[in-house]
Amino acid sequence: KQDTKEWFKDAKYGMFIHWGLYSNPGGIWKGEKIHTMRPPHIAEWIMYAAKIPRAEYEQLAKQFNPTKFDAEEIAKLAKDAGMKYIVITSKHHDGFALFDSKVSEYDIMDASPFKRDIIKELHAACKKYGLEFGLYYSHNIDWHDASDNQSELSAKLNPNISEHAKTFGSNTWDPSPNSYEDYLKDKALPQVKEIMTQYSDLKLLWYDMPWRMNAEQCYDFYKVVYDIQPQVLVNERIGQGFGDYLIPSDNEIPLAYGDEQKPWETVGTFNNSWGYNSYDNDWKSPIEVLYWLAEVVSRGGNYMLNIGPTGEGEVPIESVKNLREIGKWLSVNGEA
Ligand code: JFZ
Repeated sequence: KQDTKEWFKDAKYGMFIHWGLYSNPGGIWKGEKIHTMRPPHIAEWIMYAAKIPRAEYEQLAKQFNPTKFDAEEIAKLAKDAGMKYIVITSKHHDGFALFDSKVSEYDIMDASPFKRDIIKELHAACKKYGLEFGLYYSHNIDWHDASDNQSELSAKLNPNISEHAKTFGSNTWDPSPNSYEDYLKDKALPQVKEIMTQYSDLKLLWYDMPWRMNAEQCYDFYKVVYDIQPQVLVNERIGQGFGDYLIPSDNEIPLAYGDEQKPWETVGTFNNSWGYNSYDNDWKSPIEVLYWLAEVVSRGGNYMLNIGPTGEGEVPIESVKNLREIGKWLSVNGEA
């Protein structure tokens, strides 16, 4: 992995993309703005926040037809902004896969009218524009296919745990009949195997929210990546200390982080949400983004800035404009 680490440290600046079924409602459910656990009310948590039953949420797949999606346009945008890599949500907490999955029918090919492998198109576009590519995969949380027995698990681990901490992040309103262990074995691990097999030359695998997973479970997710593409760097959020690189809290500039062995990366939102939020216009200006980039990079980290395309596949115009400005500044003032 040493070569990938060298590349990563050198890359410094990347694009994160949160995109999925949640992009269509854009933070509004049945006319109400949804509220996640705390502001900023991240729109990709809408299923959890509005306690949407699985069968009802599934209907969003039938409406997911992002005809304005143009992988090359997005790759070119990242390139023009001075970015060196892209990481996109292949599956987020809602359980819907943006890639062609044989393991589950809850994917872009079987459940949506779009029937185009988004991951494949973006992967090809990145190759064309000389960008490196990585995938986000929500291994622990899956509101569609993992049951709620994580709360039992956390109760076992710590009998004094609060009710909130016990169930936080789990589907308690309409849990899947699959046990959590079966979900890991029958969906999550096989899907990671699929993405590792279907998309070659990946650089990064971005896991998330490993809370309440044990060491054996996390290890399996490390191994499945390593066995197929050993050069891939796995992030810290795989859980239980297994990652190859570290991630501070979201939108955080740490004072000191990482070490010789493990590089690090701060991820940031452009407004206050990862997934497209139709009523959040609190965009970071080009100067703010450059401030974040300089602060993070000068401390030795990478900065991965997020965009959240709409359900139609369009990148919000404000983030496009600002990215172009930033790119212009970087091209004049050189590499950081
Ligand atoms: C997670 C996700 O739940 C969220 O939807 C998004 O994908 C984001 C990038 O990651 O949210 C987190 C996870 C960890 C922290 C904060 C938000 N953290 O450690 O501070």
